[in-house]
Amino acid sequence: MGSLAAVLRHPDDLYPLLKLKMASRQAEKQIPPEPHWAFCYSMLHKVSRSFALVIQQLGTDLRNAVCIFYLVLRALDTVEDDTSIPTDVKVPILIAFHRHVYDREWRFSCGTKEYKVLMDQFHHVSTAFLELGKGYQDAIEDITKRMGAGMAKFICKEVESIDDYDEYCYYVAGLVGLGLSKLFYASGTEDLAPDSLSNSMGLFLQKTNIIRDYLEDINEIPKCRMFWPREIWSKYVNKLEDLKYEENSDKAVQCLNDMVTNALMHVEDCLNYMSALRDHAIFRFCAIPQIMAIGTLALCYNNIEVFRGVVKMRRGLTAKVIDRTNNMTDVYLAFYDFSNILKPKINKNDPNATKTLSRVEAIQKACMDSGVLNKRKSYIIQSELRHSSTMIVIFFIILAIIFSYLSSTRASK
Ligand code: IN0
Repeated sequence: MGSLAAVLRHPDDLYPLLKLKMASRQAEKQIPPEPHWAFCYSMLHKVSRSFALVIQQLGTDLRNAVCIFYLVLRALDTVEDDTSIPTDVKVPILIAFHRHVYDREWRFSCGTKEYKVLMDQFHHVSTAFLELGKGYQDAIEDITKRMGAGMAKFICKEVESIDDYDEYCYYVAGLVGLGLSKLFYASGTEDLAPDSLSNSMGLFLQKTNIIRDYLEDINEIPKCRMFWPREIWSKYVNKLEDLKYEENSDKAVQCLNDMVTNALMHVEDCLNYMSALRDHAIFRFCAIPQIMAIGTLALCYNNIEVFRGVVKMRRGLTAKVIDRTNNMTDVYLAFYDFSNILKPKINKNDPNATKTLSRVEAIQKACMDSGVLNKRKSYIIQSELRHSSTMIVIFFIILAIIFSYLSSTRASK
């Protein structure tokens, strides 16, 4: 019912939504016949619906490597996330995970729902991993080793300073960027990107997730998980969980805006990383999550709902991003538009207003300097405005028809 209302409100979502649904069905039909690859690809579809589609569009060898990399990381994440595993059991698993991927016999049951299935049948992932080219295996092993060690370090360490926050995000997401850049390079289609830019790609995504998932993480049972750095939240409240209480709403929103401003710092690096990509499928694979992230930040900024429930881009807008992201012009337009949505939400009384505004303006300048902005109208948001005015016109036409029908029936009586 909710999705019907959303489509009625945004009728131009319908076509990209249908296209996404059909592409999804098509991709699910193309699951490989070998049982281990069949398991890996159907698992990929279960754990990440729209992202799986974009992975599916990569060339065969790279696609297989990214699929396995994604599942190995999800498995590592499942061990890290499972708050019911005692620390003395968890830490050695995280540290040795890069060796487990070579062992078809290894198994450790944890997690819930589809993640439990992934862990219980991890031998399929190991079997598929062992069929990858050596260049891909080495890259996945190296990143898994560094990430597992980093996660183990943070099991007993809180995220206190902004440096800790950047370090934690480097382990869980920046390293994913470094790993993906290595996989792209190993595929022979891309140059090796600088580590600092690859890191920023991961940090921008992960910081957006951490901001969006505040409530889910704080309410985690049996133990809450805290990733917002004390150095930021302690300026506003005494305890991180105080942000969710209604009496602290003003402080909560200021703290949220501080976090968003911090995340925006990585945007220029991300734009530089994406502008160097040459392969169309790799480009889409990288650009779609980045556009989703800036869209999510624009939605979350100054929005108390982050502390009340789930704030997510609607499915129709996600479908549009997947349908219409093809080149750097699309990326600059999307970043420009989403920062234009955020900009008027900056309240001059917010303690970080000047800083946020200068970040937003720097992003907009980077987009403008690309020289492509005047060539084309926005590809997502302008069409939203155009369609809402179309809807108003249609509404008045229907009203006029009803009115004339009623007047004619009254006249004939
Ligand atoms: C990712 C990233 C990802 C994609 C492309 C390039 C990247 C470069 C650097 C770092 C990460 C990069 O993208 C996914 C996106 C994703 O999973 N989206 C979810 C939606 C959601 O809200 O979670 C979906 O279901 O579609 C991502 O978030 N991460 C990820 C993990 C592994 C790989 Cl191989 C690529 C997770 C994270 C923590 C941000 C790195």
